[in-house]
Amino acid sequence: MHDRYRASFVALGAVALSITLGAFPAANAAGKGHGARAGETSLIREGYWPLEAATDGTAPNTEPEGQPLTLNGDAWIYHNEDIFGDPALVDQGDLRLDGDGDWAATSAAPVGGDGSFTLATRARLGAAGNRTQAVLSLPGRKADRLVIRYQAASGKWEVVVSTKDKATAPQVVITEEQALPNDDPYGVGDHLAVVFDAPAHELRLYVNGQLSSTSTAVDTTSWTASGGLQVGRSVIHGDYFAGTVDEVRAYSGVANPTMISQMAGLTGVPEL
Ligand SMILES: [Ca+2]
Repeated sequence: MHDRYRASFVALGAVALSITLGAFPAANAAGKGHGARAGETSLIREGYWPLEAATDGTAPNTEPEGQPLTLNGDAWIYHNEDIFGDPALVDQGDLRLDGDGDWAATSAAPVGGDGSFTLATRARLGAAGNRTQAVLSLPGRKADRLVIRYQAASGKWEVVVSTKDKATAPQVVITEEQALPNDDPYGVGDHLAVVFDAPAHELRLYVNGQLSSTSTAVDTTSWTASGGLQVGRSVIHGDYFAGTVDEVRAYSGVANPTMISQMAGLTGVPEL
């Protein structure tokens, strides 16, 4: 008798708990989508990948409901166990890519391009050579919605937007004219951040937290990426990155210059 009452009580408790757990994520998800579309002023973090560790080939997203990055090819996470060891780019870990078929990716695009977004990362080229190398990209079917890459022809960082999901579509390009890529193997590489400000029809490329006078372009592109965020390659062109990547971030909305300079710091800021 006593046990039966107790069993019912536990069962009721489980129902109450599942209702509570079920209600919160749904409310959050609804709030997220609404905020991103209606306001265009709100900033929502969709992903922060500090690249400190990867269990079973998966680098976790600090956002509890965000997608992880899955490592492919020989991509691996370096973790510095020793204060006298080779330092990682930021904190103890970073992502190492050999340029020969290595990349990491989310399964779906954390930001698609149908509204404002911010993407950022720190990257150190293995060598500024004669091969164009993609650091981050958002693929469509025939073109990249956006790619941040080292352009071999100029020897500079650039961001390229395809204005349509077509191989021959016109492109919006911003080239970093001030700072050349820092490929010092013992250096900290460069922090690269792209902001697409949809209401202002502007694309901005910040390098090492700075926006130079030539780093803003008119951009009215609004098509949506159909594939996951790619770290270290372009699905369309290959352009595998050889070097080290760290601190990947994705936001819906426009990150302001103060936030961008905080992201460019050499210590990870989990709450940013
Ligand atoms: Ca790291």
